[in-house]
Amino acid sequence: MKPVLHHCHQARSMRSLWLLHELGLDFDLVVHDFGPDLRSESYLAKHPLGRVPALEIDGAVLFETGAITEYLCETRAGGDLYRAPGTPERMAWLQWLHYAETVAVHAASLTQQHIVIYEDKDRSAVVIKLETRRLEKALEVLDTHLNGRDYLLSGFSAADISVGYSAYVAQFFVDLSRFENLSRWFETLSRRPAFQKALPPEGANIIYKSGRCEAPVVS
Ligand SMILES: N[C@@H](CCC(=O)N[C@@H](CS)C(=O)NCC(=O)O)C(=O)O
Repeated sequence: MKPVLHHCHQARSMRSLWLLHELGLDFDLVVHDFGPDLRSESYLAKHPLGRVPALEIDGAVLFETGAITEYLCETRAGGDLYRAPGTPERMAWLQWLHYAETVAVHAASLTQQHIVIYEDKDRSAVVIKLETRRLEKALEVLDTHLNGRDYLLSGFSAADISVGYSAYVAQFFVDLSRFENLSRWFETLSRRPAFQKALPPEGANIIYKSGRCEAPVVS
């Protein structure tokens, strides 16, 4: 049975989609609208919180992008994308793989404030300011690490995919060009054919419809 990936365009499931393309695996893709569709009884049976991604694979359903990345690399010949236990870059691979979520949670919070909450009066200027600053700090760490490096590790790996998605989503809230090394790295990643295949197709229902969200004027 082919793996089945449950995905919403531009959501964290983009990490798993990008990875599946990098691995050259044959899989089916189920695209959900980012909204009530994710709370259907049939989807909740796959992911108990109704979130994406969920990956149907090897007779089970696996959720959490970090776990999906580790499992796919372990079981589907991750090759250069993987750093197996006992190899020199194992620790760094795990660290950056999961640091991707540290970055993404701030972007997710900003997505809630700017997009999911659509009445200005319901948004919080304090949360927006705090989360933007925390996102910038998390990006600064990457920018410093990427000084003089092409990738997070000695070569392109699944860690770049995981963090690369976080940078993709961060660009909707922060001007990435302020981070020279990060921008250079992200530009390299975004030229990869597998990344481009994971982008939403023309006319798809997307989350970030209006490009970068400016800090709203809220009282
Ligand atoms: N830590 C989880 C986060 C999953 C997650 O929260 N996904 C978001 C999309 S980026 C989602 O499905 N949100 C829908 C909702 O909260 O209703 C992972 O990395 O897979």
